[in-house]
Amino acid sequence: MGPETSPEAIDALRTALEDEARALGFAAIAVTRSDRVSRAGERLRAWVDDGQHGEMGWMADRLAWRSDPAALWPEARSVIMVADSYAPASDPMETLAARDRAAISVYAQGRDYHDIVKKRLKRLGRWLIERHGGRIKVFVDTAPVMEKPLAEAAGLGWQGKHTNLVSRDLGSWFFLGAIFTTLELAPDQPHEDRCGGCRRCLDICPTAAFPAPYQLDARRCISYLTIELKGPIPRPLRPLIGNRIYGCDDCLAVCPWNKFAHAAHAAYAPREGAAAPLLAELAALDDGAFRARFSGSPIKRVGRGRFLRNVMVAIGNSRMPALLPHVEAAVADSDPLVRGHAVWAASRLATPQRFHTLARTDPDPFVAEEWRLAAAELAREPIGSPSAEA
Ligand code: B12
Ligand code: SF4
Ligand code: SF4
Repeated sequence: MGPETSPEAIDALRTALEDEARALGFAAIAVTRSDRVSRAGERLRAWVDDGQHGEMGWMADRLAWRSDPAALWPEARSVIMVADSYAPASDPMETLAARDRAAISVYAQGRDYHDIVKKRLKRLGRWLIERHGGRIKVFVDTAPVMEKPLAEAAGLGWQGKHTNLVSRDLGSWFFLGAIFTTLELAPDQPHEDRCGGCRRCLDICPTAAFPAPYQLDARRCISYLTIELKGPIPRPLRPLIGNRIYGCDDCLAVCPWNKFAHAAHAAYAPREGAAAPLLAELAALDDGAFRARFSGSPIKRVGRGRFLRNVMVAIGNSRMPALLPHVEAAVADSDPLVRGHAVWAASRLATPQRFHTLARTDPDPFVAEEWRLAAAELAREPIGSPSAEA
């Protein structure tokens, strides 16, 4: 016997599904069909064609599936989108003023959301199958699926000018997850855009990463630069990153709709010392200590090299000569990515005299070029200026 498809049965299923999702701790749930993301595919193609995805080659791969969720699994009749709240207890932007500390984006201060959302989505999916049959596939940023346009079509919220999903009931501190199912569920109506004349998120962005409202050039976004980018951070962008060493929350933090944010799911509680660790402490992490400290955290994914690269940029931006010893140790690091960014940091903390005593010949072409550029920049700066702000 197949699932019941009378309008009453479909409505009852929808209500029961919502109750179950809430019991599992999801803040909201909404349903759409996989063919309802009309313009997203075309806009994604334009974004990729323009190179705004930077080095995220996986965004360009399997573009046909990503731009058309219906093609990903043609048997799917409905898509259930969930929102999982990770709202912070205090304003994350407060840490930006603490120059000797690292700002880690809220989503990365606790356990990896992929694991937390997926585990509960699978439970919700099993519940659905046990009671109503059908087949499911569960996605949390784990497949070529555009989750935001699907969530918007389902009415979980709208894509704000910062491009993330915002909701009148939840603000924007929530993750998304998707269950594709062969079951026929009643779709919800899309949500109206409530950004109005507001442009707080656009104006706060430290790197001017929005070429226009609703469009993000990932190549300038600190989240991309500190997490996705594997190589050196472009020199002109380094001073704009401040002390943000893993992701960035500024455009979310200023959104007025966040006054409606729900308390975070308990599983996202920040780890001890994760909110604003000392840069000096992070600079001292060797590979074993890095892995031990960030086991189970999304931060582990970037590896020690990229992480220390980011820490060096933040130390350079601190303009605190007291942090120079940590940079001096890092100019001899075994990883050229770390050495190169340590050279940049040294040039911002040391006096020209001190910098020249550190200078060395490096066999790596990138690091050698950093020494050359830093020396050239220091030669142009008035004497004493690097430590003047300390
Ligand atoms: C790639 C990616 C990134 C990239 C690119 C971000 C981006 N905006 O695309 C980088 C690394 C920069 C990034 C950063 C972050 N990310 Co991210 N990321 C993704 C990922 C994997 C794909 C997103 C995507 O498809 N981008 C491609 C672009 C083209 O898509 P788009 O943003 O939907 O583009 C739309 C608009 O540009 C619009 N548009 C274009 N032109 C025009 C013109 C007009 C007039 C209009 C109205 C609209 C419009 O249409 C496009 C199509 O819908 C998703 C997970 C997933 N699988 O979906 C998570 C995801 C979007 N990220 C998420 C999060 C939490 C973040 C960060 C907050 C993390 C952090 N604290 O550092 C930041 C936020 C930065 C920001 N302002 O977006 C969450 C967002 C949850 C939510 N509430 O929306 C997601 C959904 C992951 C998840 N499962 O929860 N991310
Ligand atoms: S996450 Fe930060 S850098 Fe990226 S768009 Fe938002 S404010 Fe700009
Ligand atoms: S800050 Fe303003 S413009 Fe940006 S998403 Fe929120 S409401 Fe929209």
